[in-house]
This record gives sequence, C-alpha cells and structure tokens, in this order.
Amino acid sequence: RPRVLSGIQPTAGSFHLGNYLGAVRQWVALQETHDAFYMVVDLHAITVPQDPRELRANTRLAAAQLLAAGLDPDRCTLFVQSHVPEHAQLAWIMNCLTGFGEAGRMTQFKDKSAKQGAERASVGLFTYPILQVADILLYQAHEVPVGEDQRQHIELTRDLAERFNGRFGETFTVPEPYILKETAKIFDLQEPSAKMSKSASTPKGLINLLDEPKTTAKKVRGAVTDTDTVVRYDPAAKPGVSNLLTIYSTLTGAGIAELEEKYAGKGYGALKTDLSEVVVDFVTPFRERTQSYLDDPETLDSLLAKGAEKARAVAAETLSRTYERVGFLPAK
Ligand code: AQP
Repeated sequence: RPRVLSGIQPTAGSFHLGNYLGAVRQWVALQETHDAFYMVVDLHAITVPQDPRELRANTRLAAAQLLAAGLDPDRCTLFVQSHVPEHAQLAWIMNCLTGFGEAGRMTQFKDKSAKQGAERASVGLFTYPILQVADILLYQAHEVPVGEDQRQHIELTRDLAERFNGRFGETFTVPEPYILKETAKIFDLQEPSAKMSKSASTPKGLINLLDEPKTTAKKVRGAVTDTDTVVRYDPAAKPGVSNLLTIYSTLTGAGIAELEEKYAGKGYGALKTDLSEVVVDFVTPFRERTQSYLDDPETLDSLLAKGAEKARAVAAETLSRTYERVGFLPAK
C-alpha cells in the first residue's frame, strides 16, 4: 500500500470547516486505501506563543475531533508529534540542508510574521516548513493530503528530499501533494476572496465545527454573496455563492449542476437556509462524538500511545539511516 502522512495543529481548539473539507475528510477516505499516518502537530503549535494547559487540552481535543471525523486507529496510525522525538531530530538535519533565502521565500511565513510583526515572530515560525519536511520524510510518504495553502511546503519537501538523495545517496521517498481541486481552498463566509482560517479577520466568516449549531446556522444564513440572484458556480464572478455550493456539494454528495438546477429561480435565501441545515446536520453528531471521546481521556491517551509506538518504529529506522548517511559516528 502506498503511504500517506499528514498533520493538523491543535492551536485553535475547534477545527474549522476549511480544515475538515480541505484535509481531514480526505484523511478518512485514504485510510481505506493507503498506509496512513496522521498526527496532531503540537511541535508546530508552539511556533506562536502558547498556554501550556491549553496546549495539552487542545492536543487531546484535536485527537478527539479526528476520531469523531472518522479516523479509525485500526485502519491508520494516529499519534501526537511530540511523542516521536525523531521529528525534531530530523528537522535539525533538514535545517542544515536548507538555504536561508530558500526558507525566506515561504509565503506562509511572510503572511504569519507580518500579522505578528516581523520582529516578534519566532525563529521556529521561520523554520516551521522545515519541520514539516522532516514530518513527511521520516515516514517515506508517497502522498500528503493537504489544502492548497500547503502546496509550497510540499514543494520544499520534494526539493530537500532530492537534494539529500543527490548528496548522500537514495534515502527519502520524494512525496507528491494530494490536493483535491474542489475543496483545495474553502473561503471565509464574509470575505469570499480570503481562505477560511482560524485567524480570520471576521469571526462570522469562520465555521468552527464545535460551535453551537445555532451560531453556525446563523453564520451560514449571513454569508456574503453578491448583488445578482442566480445560483451559479462561477468562482471568479461569484466567489461567495460558489463557496457555498462547494460546501453544500461536498457535505451532501450532490453534484454542483444538480444544485444549480435545484435553486434555479429560487434565489440565495433558499440556498442559504437549506445549507444551514446541511451544516447543522453535520456538526451536531460531530460535536457529540468529539465529546464522547473527551469523556474517556484514558482510552484516548492509550490509543495515542499505541499510535506513537507504531509511528516510532518507522521514524526511528529512517532517522538512523539518515544519521549514517550524514556521517555521524554511531554510538556504541
Ligand atoms: N480554508 C481552507 N481550505 C482548505 N483547506 C484548509 N486547511 C486550512 N484551511 C483551509 C488545511 O487544513 C489542514 C490543517 O491545517 P493546519 O493545522 O496547518 O491549520 P492552519 O493552517 O494553522 O489553519 P488555518 O486556519 O489555515 O490557520 P492560520 O490562521 O494559521 O491560517 C492543512 O492541510 C490545511 O491545508
């Protein structure tokens, strides 16, 4: 079976609809066909200031949400990044292989550091993509299911894998991004030109999966559309409506053309009301399932411990081969 690897940050608490439709939903599908490794990336989460107690709680919460979304520990390896020390160890080697200018070209760093103020951004935020490179290469992943915003980081991963292989001999699998066109980028409901993100400019544009369903329904009904009235998928001319159609279609399985026909002559109000119900029908059981995993933290922790053990077996092998290739003297 080909291997996939991906991760999600525990920073925000609740996952948002962009995380789910852009990434996690694909993770669930891929566990059926691939040897799948998925992790909660807590090392990435400390690239911005964190509260220790919140980080611990959010790490469990992220794992609970992944299980609620449908990850099955019997079908995939689910673990917490900091439980596998090889991530930080390989990241150091990858840091030493990356050019300063090359790292400086990562657009996500530019965006995130601009938001924080360049002087305050940590060196960890700068090297974040290189830790991600290590995450992927440790598992010799063939594919990496992510949203469009991660494409540049996968490109960097490919470059560094090829560079290492060229310099020290064939060591790493060169991975491909796995990005589904339809859901590669879910947009902010209030600002449909911007990606939905936890640091969204408007909380009203962000659908958090764990919010009160009533709040969520209200946000969907209040989504920004346009002054036209025709329900048609046209991302350039009608970004708001097109985003709603994408969400609707992905959550229900209905085709876009089918939805256009269903709402022909009905206007945006009907579309938004129906979509608010679709979203509520999705988040309501999701919240309940998440809570039921949180109610039993011992089971959750032991499941993560088993995941880490499986992950370490793979990661340790890759790291020891890498150490040898680099020229580190083996410890006796
Ligand atoms: N709007 C989105 N559309 C599609 N995919 C998305 N992803 C995030 N937003 C969208 C994908 O979700 C996965 C996990 O993301 P992460 O853990 O890196 O979270 P993040 O990027 O910190 O989430 P945000 O909300 O995007 O945060 P900020 O505020 O930092 O911008 C990834 O595969 C990502 O592509």
